[in-house]
Amino acid sequence: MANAGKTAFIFGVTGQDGALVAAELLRQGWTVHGGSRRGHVSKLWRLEELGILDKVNLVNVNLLEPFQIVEALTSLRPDHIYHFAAESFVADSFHQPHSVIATNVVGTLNVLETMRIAAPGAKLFFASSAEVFGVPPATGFLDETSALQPINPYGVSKLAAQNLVKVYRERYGIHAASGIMFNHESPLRARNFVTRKISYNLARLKLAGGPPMSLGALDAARDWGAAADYARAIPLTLNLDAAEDFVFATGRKTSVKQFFEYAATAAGYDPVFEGHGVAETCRDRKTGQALAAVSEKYFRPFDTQPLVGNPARLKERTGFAGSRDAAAVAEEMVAADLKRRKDGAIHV
Ligand code: G4F
Repeated sequence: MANAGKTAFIFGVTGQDGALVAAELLRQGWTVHGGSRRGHVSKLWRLEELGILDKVNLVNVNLLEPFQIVEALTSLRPDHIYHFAAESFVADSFHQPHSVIATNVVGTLNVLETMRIAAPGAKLFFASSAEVFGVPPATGFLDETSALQPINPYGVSKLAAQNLVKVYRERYGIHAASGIMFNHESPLRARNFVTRKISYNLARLKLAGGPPMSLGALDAARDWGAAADYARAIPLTLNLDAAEDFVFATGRKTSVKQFFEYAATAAGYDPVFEGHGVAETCRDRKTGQALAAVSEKYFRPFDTQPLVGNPARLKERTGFAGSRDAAAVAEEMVAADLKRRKDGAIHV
C-alpha cells in the first residue's frame, strides 16, 4: 500500500471529524493513533459504527496536560497530526467561556509547542471554524482573505488558535494548515447540533411517536456541507508542498426550516408549517401528526448571521470536487437514524 509505514495522530478522534478522517486514513493504508480522554467510553460509538474501533490505537491525552502531548508525539512520531479536539458548541461558549478558551486556545498552543520542540518535521492540520468570520460580507462569499470579526467566545477562541497556527508556520517553519470549516454534518454529528437533533427526532416520531420536537430559530441559515466529503479533502491539504489556510464550504445557504423539510420528506412525511415566530408549528399533512414546535428556549440571543463560504482555493489546490448539498446530507442522516432506531441503538 502507498502509505504503509506512514503514521497519523488525531486529536479528537472520537468526534465526528476525527472518526471520519481516521476511517479515510486507514482506508489509504496509514497507521492511525487517536487522542481521546480516558473515561469517555460513551464516545467510542462513532469508531464502532465505522467499524474501526479495533484499528485505531487510542491514547489517553488531555489537551491541557502538555506532558501527555509530549509523551504521545515523541513516542509515536507521527508524520501527520490532525487537531479536531475542541469545545465546539457555539451557544454554550457564552456560558463557559473559560473552558472554551482553555481547551481551544491553550490546548492548540500545547500541540504547537510540542511540535516546535519535539516534532518539528511533522505536518499539522488544525480545524478552525467559519465562526472566525462572525459577520457576513456586504456582497459575495467569505474566503481566506475576508475580514475576521468573531462575535462569540467560541469564534474568538478559534481565531486565536488559527492565528497561533499561522505564527508557528511563519516563525518556526512548521508545516501547519488551518481548515476554516463551515458547518458540516453527517450521521455522526452529536445530537445537540440542529441537523442531528432533527434527524434523530424524526426517526423517533416515525417509529416510536411521542411529542413533537422543540426547535429554535427556523429562519436561521447555514452553509451546510457533508462531513464525509470534507474528511476526504482534509488529508489532501497536508500533501501540498506549502501549508496554507483553506475555507471548507459549499457556497450554498440553507435555512433550518429547509433542512427540516428535506429531512422530514426523507422520513416519509409531508411537512406543513403553520403560524409565525414562537407560535410556528409543523405537522404531517397526511396524518396530522405534530412534528415540531418552536421554543424560545433554543433561541440564541446573539445568533451568528448566515455565513456562506467560497471553497475555490481548496478546489484549486487539492482538486476537491465540492460537497453534496444539504438535501443529500439530510437524507443520509435520516436513513441512518431510522436504521439505528430499528436496530435499538437509540442512545448515540
Ligand atoms: O447546529 P448548530 O448548533 O451549529 P452552529 O452554531 O452553526 O455551529 C456549528 O458550526 C460552526 C461553523 O459554522 C462550528 F464552528 C461549530 O463548532 C458547530 O459545528 O446551529 C445552527 C443554527 C443556528 O443558527 C441555531 O440558532 O441552527 C439554529 N437552531 C435552530 N434551532 C438550532 C436549533 N440550533 C440548535 N443547536 N438547536 C436547535 O434547536
